[in-house]
Amino acid sequence: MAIERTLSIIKPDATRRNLTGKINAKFEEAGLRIVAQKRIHLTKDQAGKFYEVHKERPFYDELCSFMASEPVVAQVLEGERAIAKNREVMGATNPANAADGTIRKEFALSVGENSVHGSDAPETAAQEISFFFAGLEIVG
Ligand code: DAT
Ligand code: MG
Repeated sequence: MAIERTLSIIKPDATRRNLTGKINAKFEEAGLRIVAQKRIHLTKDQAGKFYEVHKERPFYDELCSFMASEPVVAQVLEGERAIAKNREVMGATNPANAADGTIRKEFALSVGENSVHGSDAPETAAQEISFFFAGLEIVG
């Protein structure tokens, strides 16, 4: 059984509505442990770097402005199959397609303002965790 770590971000639409605790409860109920967490206000340049993979997409500018609009909560989640499990708990990118009980179904406002980010593969998880956290800040 593989214990993994994944990078999660509680996005500005959710921090603004004071939903951090409710979202963290969803992670913990699914068996994901929050082994690092910090509140940070990204600059638009930092958001752009984080989402560089999407730079050719039509929504890139809007996405970067949104992610820099208000503080976010960056976290490392740890557990068995944490990367896939977090994606399950998050639900589909577009909340209209998200399954009942998922974070995006319950809390997301739109496909853009969709409350959470989660890494999608082991390589991106490692890269995204190191974007936000130094090794000493992650306490498993
Ligand atoms: P996910 O966040 O589920 O991994 P993604 O990697 O395809 O989805 O896209 C990253 C973010 O970009 C997504 O959470 C919200 C935004 N986004 C994606 N598709 C969009 C669209 N069609 N219109 C506006 N924003 C979009
Ligand atoms: Mg993605």
